[in-house]
Amino acid sequence: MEDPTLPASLLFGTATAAYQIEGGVHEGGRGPSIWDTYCRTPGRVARGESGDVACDHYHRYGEDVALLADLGVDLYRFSVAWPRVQPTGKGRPNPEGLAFYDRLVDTILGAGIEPALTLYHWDLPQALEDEGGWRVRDTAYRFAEYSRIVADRLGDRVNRWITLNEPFCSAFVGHAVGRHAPGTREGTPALAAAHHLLLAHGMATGELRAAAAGEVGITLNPDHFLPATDSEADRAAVERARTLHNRVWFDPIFAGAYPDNEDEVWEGMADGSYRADGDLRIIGQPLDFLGVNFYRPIMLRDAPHSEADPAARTAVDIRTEQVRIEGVRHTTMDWPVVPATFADLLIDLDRRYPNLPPIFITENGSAEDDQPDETGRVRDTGRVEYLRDHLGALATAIDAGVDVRGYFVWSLLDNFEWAYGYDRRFGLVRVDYDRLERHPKDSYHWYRDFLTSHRARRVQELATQWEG
Ligand code: IFM
Repeated sequence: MEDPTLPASLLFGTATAAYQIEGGVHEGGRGPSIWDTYCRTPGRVARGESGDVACDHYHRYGEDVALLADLGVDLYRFSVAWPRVQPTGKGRPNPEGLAFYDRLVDTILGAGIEPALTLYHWDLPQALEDEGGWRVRDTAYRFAEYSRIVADRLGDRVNRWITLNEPFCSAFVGHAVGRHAPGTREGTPALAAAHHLLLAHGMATGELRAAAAGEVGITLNPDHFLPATDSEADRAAVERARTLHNRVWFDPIFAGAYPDNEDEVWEGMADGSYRADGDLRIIGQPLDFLGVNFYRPIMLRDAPHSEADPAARTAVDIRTEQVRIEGVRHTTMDWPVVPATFADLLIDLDRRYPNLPPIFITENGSAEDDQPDETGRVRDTGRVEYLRDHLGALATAIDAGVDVRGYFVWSLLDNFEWAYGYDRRFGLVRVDYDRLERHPKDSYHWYRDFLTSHRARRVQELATQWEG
């Protein structure tokens, strides 16, 4: 199958996150994060694994940036670990932590790659969790302070800033499903966490603007839902899920309002006690771009509450049930591969929110059962197909008028996949966790070739523009 052709101006990169790759959790003055605590709690993470060593990127970042340079990406998205910069989440910055990111950014720039920096990819300093974490408003102020510290230090070299990664996961997978740190199952406090994350995003945006740091955006993971049947009940279930997953974020940031169906979704749980006048103004400041992470669609049907007792319900108990999508391939995350829904989602968002800024796809990729052959080669054809088909869907969305400016593969390296530990592999590069060696897979070579032709077309177009 042929690779899709995308606008020559589209930028390409790969993405990673601090806790998933860095390791070195006790080095350089880093404080503990909620993920360190979660990983040490028996039964939380598969096989009791943790990010203690991960890919050892903290020491091997030079090798990783060399891999990026060889790949030929325009951009590299990474995250800063808040507890490296402020070990307890507040107060004076830790010079060693900032120095690490200084070196990393300089190495990325030195390789001719543009850094895209995420300020928060889930590693809240544990000391802040001990004071209430995202459930309390003060954490938003602390995040603003931290953002300003990083912007003042790196804003002269980093031009693309992402405040939060997938706040849906921080708020709801962390505080309601309980499958991510801090691992609780709560109702109103989980909704408060969502609100304080939004507030933190807005305040950080203000700080980044004040520091003249560059372009500012947020990465959301909107879901594309399919009703299991065409019944009114299943379609209503999809609407409730759309509010929980998407509208909680999109409505305040891009439409200046809280979702208008909160009562139908949460039946009094979203009591607004955590909101203050003026919050929407802080949250809804204009952004330069929106980051969208997409992996798979979700099929849902209407269902009874999981908990009969309203007092025992969590914020995700919204009378829906997931239904397996049959007849399509599933990745090792058991996620269905339906690339056309990627285009459907982007087009749908574009139509629902006329004020969306330009979009960067900040994550897209697949976990595969990568088995090296006797020579060490990983023939990950499933991943190549996945990426090619999703880029094809991206081309469809762009043709339909969606303003997409960039695309990042998740992920450069195999890494710590949160509660699944290390056996879910998303990397273009295989990491041998015993020896910490890196081995580019077939998908890495495919992406490199794709980028080579993409760049050739970019040069060609520029030449035509200037000479023609
Ligand atoms: O690994 C994660 C990443 O941290 C956030 N987005 C989804 C990825 C795959 O699950």
